[in-house]
Amino acid sequence: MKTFGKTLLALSMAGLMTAHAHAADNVLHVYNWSDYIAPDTIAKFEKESGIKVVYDVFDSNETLEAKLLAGKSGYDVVVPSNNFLAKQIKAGVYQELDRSKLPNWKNLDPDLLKAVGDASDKGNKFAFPYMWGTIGIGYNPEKVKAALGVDKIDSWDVVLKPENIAKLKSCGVSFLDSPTEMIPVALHYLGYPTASEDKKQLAEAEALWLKIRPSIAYFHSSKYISDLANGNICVAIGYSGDLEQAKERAKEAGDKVKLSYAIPKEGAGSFYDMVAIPKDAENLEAAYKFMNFLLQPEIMAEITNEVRFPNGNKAATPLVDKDISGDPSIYPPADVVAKLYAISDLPAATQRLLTRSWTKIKSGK
Ligand code: SPD
Repeated sequence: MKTFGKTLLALSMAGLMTAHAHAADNVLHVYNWSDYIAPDTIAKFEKESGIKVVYDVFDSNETLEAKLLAGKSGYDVVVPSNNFLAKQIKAGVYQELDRSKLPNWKNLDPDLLKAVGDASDKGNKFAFPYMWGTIGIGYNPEKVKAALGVDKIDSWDVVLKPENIAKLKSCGVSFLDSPTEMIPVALHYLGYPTASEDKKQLAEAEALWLKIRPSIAYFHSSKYISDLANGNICVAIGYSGDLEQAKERAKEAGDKVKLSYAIPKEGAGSFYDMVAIPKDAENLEAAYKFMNFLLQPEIMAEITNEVRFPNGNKAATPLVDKDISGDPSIYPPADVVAKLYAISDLPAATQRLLTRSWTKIKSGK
């Protein structure tokens, strides 16, 4: 090879290596809830953008918050629930979004944007809604019938009345490990405001939990999906889409276990999970590309079809499978929505009371 040819080859090799090094450098760190994305969403984004994604998962707001408040979490995109988002905004954890980098923002549902904005982020400056859902009762009708004599659950009575849950103890009942979501279940059942700061009401809620505690198999916020699907437990109080995923997993595993999901007639908690960028995110450009990618209706519809939570993207709704968008357990009708309560942002002192109470409830003492 002539010298000129060699030089050209060396130059193009160097060019290729630099491009490769940049692709390797261009890494986006995402921290999302477990079981909350379609299997190919990340691969699609990586292929389209050339950005490598490190995707980690959590199953409680408390875990995410501990990382964010400690600072330097290393994440570029995170998904807090809107009640936690509100206080994290106050703590200066997030950066304001530059909407000019999010042209797909237009696909979001304006009513939902306004609702979550009014509740936790005035003007939607810091985050947009990803998915939302309800906190209800997933159950195995056959096992519940054998233990309790009924195969349809429509009330919190089944798990909050000590005599009922005691009968279910043998087949296994689990609850979410989340004071901010579980203590309001008892407050609501007792007829108190779900965001009560009243020490007497909170003590009554704690007493109710302590009465049913001996019949509870465990507290966990993600394990119940496989345990219900495998028939290891018969009742789980959990997130709507997760309990719907348990149904699907049971079907795929041969349909021996049949499952149902109930939003109790007394009403239930609802939550909104939001997409935000921490203030100290290192790969801002990639964070915006990922957010804008997520804001595409086709992408959000694919995620909803997989995880069975309704999303915040209005343009995605017609693209969601009809058996999902038409399923009242997943997309509750207006009369059921009217009975839902939002999980509130609590003052720090009440939050501490709830955390202490929860430790006591879990230990059963
Ligand atoms: N597997 C995904 C569950 C998402 C639940 N988000 C919870 C919100 C809590 N307020």
